[in-house]
Amino acid sequence: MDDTAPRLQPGDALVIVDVQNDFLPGGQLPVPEGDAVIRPLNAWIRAFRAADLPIVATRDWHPADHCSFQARGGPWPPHCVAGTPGAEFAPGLRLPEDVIVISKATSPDRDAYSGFEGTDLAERLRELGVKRLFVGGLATDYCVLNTVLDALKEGFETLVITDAIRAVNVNPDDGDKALERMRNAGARFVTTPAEWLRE
Ligand code: VGL
Ligand code: ZN
Repeated sequence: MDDTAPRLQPGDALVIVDVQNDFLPGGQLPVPEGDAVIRPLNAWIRAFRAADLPIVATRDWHPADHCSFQARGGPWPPHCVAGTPGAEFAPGLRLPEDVIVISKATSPDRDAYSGFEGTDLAERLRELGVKRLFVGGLATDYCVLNTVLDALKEGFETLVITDAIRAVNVNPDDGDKALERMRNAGARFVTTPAEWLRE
């Protein structure tokens, strides 16, 4: 299932998708086992910091009257309202001081599942000389899926960290279907090396 052992090199970046309180157990739109992504992601953060490589964290950053909320006929309960505790990154996630934060879906009348949609993420990565992305976070079947598909369209080699993602699974196989779509689009899969998972 996994194609590669991770050997980090110049041109690599880590992209952490939407690891925010509202997507964790107890949040407004909890992803089952969403908190399980934190430990592997912290290991990747350590590795990227040690190699002095860029780390990006995307966040869902909605206005209070966002069109994806049920009050406006959307599919979701209110979640990740900009500036609220639910929109904060998970406290256990050890983001470095110089993390590149990308806020998305910030307009009331438009949703955006991809970290590339309506943001300058692609330009920022290109400016940094990034060629290859390692992607983890939440949720497999929405924001991870769409971020990975857009990354591939933008020409980045894209590796999905399969133990550092979790799905909403509105339908039970949504996560599996998302993995299949990512693979068919050219993504590769990696898992966190066991020896990185200390603490
Ligand atoms: C997401 C549902 C609604 C996600 C964002 O981050 O995957 N899912 N908004
Ligand atoms: Zn959202």
